[in-house]
Amino acid sequence: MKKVITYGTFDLFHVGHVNLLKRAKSLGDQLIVGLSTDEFNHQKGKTTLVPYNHRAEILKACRYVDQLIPESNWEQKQQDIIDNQIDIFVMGDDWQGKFDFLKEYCQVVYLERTEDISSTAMKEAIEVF
Ligand code: C2G
Repeated sequence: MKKVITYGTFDLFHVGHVNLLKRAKSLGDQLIVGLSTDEFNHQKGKTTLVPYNHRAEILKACRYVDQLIPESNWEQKQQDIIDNQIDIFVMGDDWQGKFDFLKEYCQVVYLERTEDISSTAMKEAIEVF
């Protein structure tokens, strides 16, 4: 059983998120998502429109997601990988190289971001609209 993990905010769930989760899941048999809590997003300096409990329900409804865990700090990835016996850590390539230290614990894969879509752009479009 090959286990994959990825992390993110997944605010205003969009096709870029779906593409990432779809490709991450295709690398193994089970995909775990570490979903950033509202408090952690505040720490990340990221404002979200959709609260954690709603973002969690949306991700649980995604066919590619098998399990959800809260992401509440930068430091938990290593322990999450050990505790969940993760084989592959995946992130979009906007994070290229940032998590190479995890190669000690599992394979690290950066996947190409989906062009021309982001939660930020969607927020800006909504504001104008
Ligand atoms: N993503 C993508 N294409 C987009 C937008 C996002 O592939 N057009 C990917 C990102 O690269 C990331 C995932 O979707 O791998 C989730 O994106 P965000 O919710 O923006 O995640 P972020 O806020 O970067 O949080 O510890 C890691 C952080 O929690 C990542």
